[in-house]
Amino acid sequence: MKTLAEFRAAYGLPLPDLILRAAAVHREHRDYADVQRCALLSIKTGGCPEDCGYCSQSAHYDTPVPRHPLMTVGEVRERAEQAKAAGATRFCMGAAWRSPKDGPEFDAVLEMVRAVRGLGMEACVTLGMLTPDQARRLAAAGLTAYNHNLDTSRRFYPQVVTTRTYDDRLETLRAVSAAGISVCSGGILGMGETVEDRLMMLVELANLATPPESVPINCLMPAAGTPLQMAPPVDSIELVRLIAVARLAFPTARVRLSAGRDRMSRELQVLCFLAGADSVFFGEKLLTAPNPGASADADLFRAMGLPVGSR
Ligand code: SAM
Ligand code: DTB
Ligand code: SF4
Repeated sequence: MKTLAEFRAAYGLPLPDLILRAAAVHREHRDYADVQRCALLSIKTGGCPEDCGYCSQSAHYDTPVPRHPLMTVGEVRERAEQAKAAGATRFCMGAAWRSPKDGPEFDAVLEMVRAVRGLGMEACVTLGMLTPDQARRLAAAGLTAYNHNLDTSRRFYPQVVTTRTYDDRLETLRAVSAAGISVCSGGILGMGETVEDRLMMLVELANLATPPESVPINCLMPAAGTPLQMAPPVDSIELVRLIAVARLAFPTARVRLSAGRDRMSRELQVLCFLAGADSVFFGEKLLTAPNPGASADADLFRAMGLPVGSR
């Protein structure tokens, strides 16, 4: 599936039909029972010069999130060890940067990537815009994937972020692919965009020269002080439909049920897995916002009959 017309047609199918098709594609290309647990850590928090309207870490808004400078490699290694012990197989590190500065901080991030890889986990980072050289250095450090979300459609983007352009995002994705790093790119639902915008975002991703191997679908976590703090929650059936279309569009990718699970029932999450989602963020906190606790997730996995992990 590459065209908006195809995406619309799939999205508009009767729901059982859509879910069954997505489930069939999922079963054909991936192990249905393999739901990956990823741990998330904010390695540098707050004070970001970008004005992303959804983000608690933007310096443009007065939010209650405390700033924290870059963590040390030792602290990060310890958190990765804990995440591994709790059953995570991928460790994702986020920094509130517009783009990383070359020098000691970027070198420390390279060291963090090596530390995580040294534990036998997949390592993913999201640091903002990258130069081709930075992407190559991350690849040489063993980075598995780089997360850089398109977030929404090209046409809706300027209503959410004004300090960078959609083409800036695409340029970084090109640098990441050129360096041989796996691309993780998806978006956020619930920022006031239409269903058409969500589908247009998936079309953009599907038409990249190297389509993403990892597609996070976040539901907005409304953050106090941001322009989107009062945004209403995403409709559950719209979420399930979008996940199913993402599975059809990216048959071999990980489709990640990302932010927003703390407001989702077990039943909704199970429906998302049936519709093709096969990964979650695990642990009490995302970057700054809450996530279901370890025991709620253990219950969910147990109820689904999936391995709960060693804890
Ligand atoms: N600063 C880097 C960047 O924006 O590329 C990396 C960190 S940023 C927090 C990573 C991603 O988290 C964003 O691209 C966005 O898709 C997602 N995100 C941020 N705030 C969110 C929120 N309140 N709700 C849901 N997703 C959010
Ligand atoms: C992604 O798509 N979702 C994660 C990860 N990539 C870095 C981040 C979600 C952030 C949710 C809001 C917060 O914790 O501040
Ligand atoms: Fe900065 Fe990333 Fe937050 Fe945007 S989403 S304000 S770039 S940390």
